[in-house]
Amino acid sequence: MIDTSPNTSHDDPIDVLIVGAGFAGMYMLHRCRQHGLSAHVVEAATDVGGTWYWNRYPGARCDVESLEYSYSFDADLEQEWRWTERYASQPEILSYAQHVAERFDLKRDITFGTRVTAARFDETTSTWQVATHADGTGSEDGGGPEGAASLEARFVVMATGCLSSTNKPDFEGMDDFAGEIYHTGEWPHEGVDFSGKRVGVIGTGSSGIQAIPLIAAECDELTVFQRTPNYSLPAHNGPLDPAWEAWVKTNYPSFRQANREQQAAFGSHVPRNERSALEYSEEERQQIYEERWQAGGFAMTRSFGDLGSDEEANQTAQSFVADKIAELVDDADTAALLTPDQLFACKRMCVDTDYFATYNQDHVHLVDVRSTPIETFTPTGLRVGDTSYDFDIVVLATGYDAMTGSLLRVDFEGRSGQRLTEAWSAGPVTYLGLTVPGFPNLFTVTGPGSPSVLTNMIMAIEQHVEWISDCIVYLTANGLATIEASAQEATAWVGHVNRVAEATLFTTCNSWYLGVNIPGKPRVYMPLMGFPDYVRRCDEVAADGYRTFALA
Ligand code: N01
Repeated sequence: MIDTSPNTSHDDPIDVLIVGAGFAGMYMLHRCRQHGLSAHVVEAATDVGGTWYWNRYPGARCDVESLEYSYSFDADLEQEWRWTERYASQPEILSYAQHVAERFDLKRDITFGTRVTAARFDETTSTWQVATHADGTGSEDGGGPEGAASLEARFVVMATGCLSSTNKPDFEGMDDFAGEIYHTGEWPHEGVDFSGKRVGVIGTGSSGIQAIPLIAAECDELTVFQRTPNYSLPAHNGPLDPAWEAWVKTNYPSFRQANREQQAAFGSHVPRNERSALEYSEEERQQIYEERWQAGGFAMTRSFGDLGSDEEANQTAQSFVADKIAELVDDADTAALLTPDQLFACKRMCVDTDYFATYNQDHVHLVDVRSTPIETFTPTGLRVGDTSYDFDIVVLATGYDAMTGSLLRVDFEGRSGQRLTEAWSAGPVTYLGLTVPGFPNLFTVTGPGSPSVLTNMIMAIEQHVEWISDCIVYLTANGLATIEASAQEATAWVGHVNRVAEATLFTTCNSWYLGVNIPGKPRVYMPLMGFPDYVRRCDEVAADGYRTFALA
């Protein structure tokens, strides 16, 4: 329900209400100000940074290189900020976000410790009535002083991130566990002391794979519960090469542009081989894979042009990684259990530092919970089949209700009382991943149906923020109160997103891209592959005066 208390912050509707103060929300606010639009940000956390505020688990770092995973909108910012490593750590990225907030004086227009709980489109005033709830703690369960308020805005921009709604499996007996439980995405600010502790980690996605080596280095006993073995490529992280930094900083505009022309909006300096893996001899192929494995990061995914479309070609990458795991892991049974059996790069590829070798340590154990799932938590740990494990700490590296979770958590009520939860009951329906039919003046930054999680997120964010702000400026300049996607365009768009995905092998495995990790979530491939084509489409729509939308 919408809170009806008086609008506490603004007497007139603000132009743009932005939800979230991560990289998307911060740039949206800055961009609105540049265009003379009034804007305000509501943020659940107690500071800026979004995903980098929440994910403070040991080993958290970005797997897109730091010179690329950064804003491009301000040349001075690009030049003045100094990254220290090839892949930036979470604390460094959070410092960068805080630096940006200070540099552009953003915090005066951000309300922290407050969640948007509901939003209703008022058809008589063409504004959104937005309800917020403050608990000051930034935690979902609250606990601090409560306060409800409502805001009125012409436009709402959801900048809530794609991986911000945690997935915490509801294991039986969890509440009775006497030890500590932490989700990687809600890590305590004071850190967790693992020394001398028996630790269980559930989950071997990107978060688990980054955290496991560091937790192992600190704790007494570590048991990892793995449901699906994952592909992971070595980061070969290290101090940032000064010569490379100098080159990039001298050539930033063309470097960024070259990245915008990449399918994933990064990695223009990593050669992409478009030829088939099957055109090469076994020896040549091995050499290409080896070079790219040694180059680190995602380089190996660019080895051949048909890894995502031809199963036989993909199989060659699978075998290469299986051999690597067998080399890296001493115990053959453990190596076999760690070897993925799904297609290479079908689930989100992981990038690690010493992940596989961690299992060579005597105090690190791997338990397969695919054949026998975790049955129950107990007061002292958890049970899998007939075996009980005792722990002081359990870490849930169990991921997110990706892409739609944080959008559906807000009780959106669009035209004629339609709820977003109903409109998306069979999967998200958007036009361009930016707008939703029946929900006028609502924009989703990196929403489902846009390249988002398949790209360098900051590039995708900048493109969306610029498109949205230009659109609002256009509407305002033309005396238009509303913009709304038509149901027909949205249906066609969803069809397009599906067709692009179905032309690849990547709809075949149980990835969070398909929502399969969340019980009951419709199986729909949510992100759109291919950044440059997508950007062209968005630009065409704008250049054509947004005629594919209903404007009023
Ligand atoms: O989450 P995940 P994540 N019982 O969903 C397992 C980004 N990211 O937080 O695969 C047992 O990938 C689940 O098993 P399965 C990146 O986009 C980036 O690790 O579903 N296990 C899986 O192993 C990434 O993809 C960076 O069978 C259960 C794991 O938990 C995304 O965030 C770093 C279970 C969840 O893996 C999400 O990554 C970190 C259950 N009931 C994250 N439920 C970098 O930039 C779930 N699992 C480096």
